[in-house]
Amino acid sequence: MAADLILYTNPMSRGRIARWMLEETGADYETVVLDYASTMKQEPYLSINPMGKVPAIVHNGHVVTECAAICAYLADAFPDAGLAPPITDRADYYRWLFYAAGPVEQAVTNKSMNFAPTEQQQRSAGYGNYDLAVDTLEKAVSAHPYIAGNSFTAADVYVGSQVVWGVQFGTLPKRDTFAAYAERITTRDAYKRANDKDNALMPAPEPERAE
Ligand SMILES: N[C@@H](CCC(=O)N[C@@H](CS)C(=O)NCC(=O)O)C(=O)O
Repeated sequence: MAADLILYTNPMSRGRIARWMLEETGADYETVVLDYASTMKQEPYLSINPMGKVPAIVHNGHVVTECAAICAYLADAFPDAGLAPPITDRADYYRWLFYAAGPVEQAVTNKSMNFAPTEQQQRSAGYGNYDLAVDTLEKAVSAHPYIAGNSFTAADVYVGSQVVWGVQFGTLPKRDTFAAYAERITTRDAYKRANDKDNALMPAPEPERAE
């Protein structure tokens, strides 16, 4: 019988965000590792995610794709883990979760592909321009200890992953505020467990060839 909760991923992907969130919930889940060139682009996976991209989760037969949606969904599906604020106190939680999945993601992707919108284009580009998007993110992560207030939530898994990866891969500038926020969230046991599990799935390095 299929597991109630399955993670489709690749250790070199945004699937790490979904795994971190799964580890935060404490739920049991099965991992299916997909290969970029083959299994990710074939059935049966294309019936789960027609985008042929990871991650995806299947929970009790329901498919969720998009890392930010996976984080929010799992927080609601496993309420005992306390990863979503009370329903009446979700303004910052939703605001910054969607901000990171939309404007921040688009700003860093465009920057990494050397595309900068003109002043005219900035009016219709949801993120405006890179500096504006990054400065706004910096204000958000420095307003409280965590992105939605004084407690860690699912929004920190997503926003935090953007910050940690962005600084690590140079798509976000190195700033003290980003470093301090990254430090607060990456000391969590669930983050370390998730990384250990994904690191163990990484392909072994090629042996050096003798000349
Ligand atoms: N918006 C998606 C992005 C997913 C995505 O682009 N995943 C990449 C790996 S990080 C992928 O699967 N790429 C494979 C491909 O497009 O061939 C999310 O947030 O989950």
